[in-house]
Amino acid sequence: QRIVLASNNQGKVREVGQILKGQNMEVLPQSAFAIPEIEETGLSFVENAILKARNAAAHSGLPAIADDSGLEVDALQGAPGIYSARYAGPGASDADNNAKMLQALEDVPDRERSARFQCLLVFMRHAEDPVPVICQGTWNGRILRAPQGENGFGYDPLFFVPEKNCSAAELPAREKNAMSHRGKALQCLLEKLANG
Ligand code: ITT
Repeated sequence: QRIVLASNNQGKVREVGQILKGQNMEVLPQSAFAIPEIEETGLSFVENAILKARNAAAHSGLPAIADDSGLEVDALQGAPGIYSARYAGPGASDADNNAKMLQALEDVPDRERSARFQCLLVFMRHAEDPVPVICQGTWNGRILRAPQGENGFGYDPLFFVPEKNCSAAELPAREKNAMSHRGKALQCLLEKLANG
């Protein structure tokens, strides 16, 4: 089954490809089609994921998977949340966002630096699919005081994983995918697709 992945984020595309490898589906990146960018105008992860999946399905004629994700920091009342990709402003790089995060938490002690990644996945059989398949994954950790590690993408160098005693960017891809918000949401999606 050919499916388009509605994402322009190389880190996400890589991880989704790794996790879905060996499944009976060919996941094509959005860049393989002329899919126009849409504005993420939703006020929740799930709304934005639906907007992206519908757009990709409409312009590719294929079923689509979209991933809307982000980092919720308790000391920042859940920010940057759905605005994680552009925390430091429009077109911000991962480095810009991480620098802004470290600055925002400068005076916050270790015990108050809890955070979690959220991943909302939406699968739509076609653009007008009235019953999209929706899955969520969460990953708990806390925000470090300096970046550590080179793997992964986004906020991974700042995200401390207590079970592994290292940052998400210090985990090999296989280990991150086995426990991450994205890994959990994709496992849920595979189960739902297999059962229905
Ligand atoms: P697409 O919409 O094209 O998929 P995007 O990067 O704009 O790409 P989002 O709006 O969902 O996607 O923003 C997600 C942001 O959350 C992403 O840019 C990272 O900064 C962060 N993020 C999500 N998952 C992450 C992960 O596994 N590790 C580190 N940061 C992550």
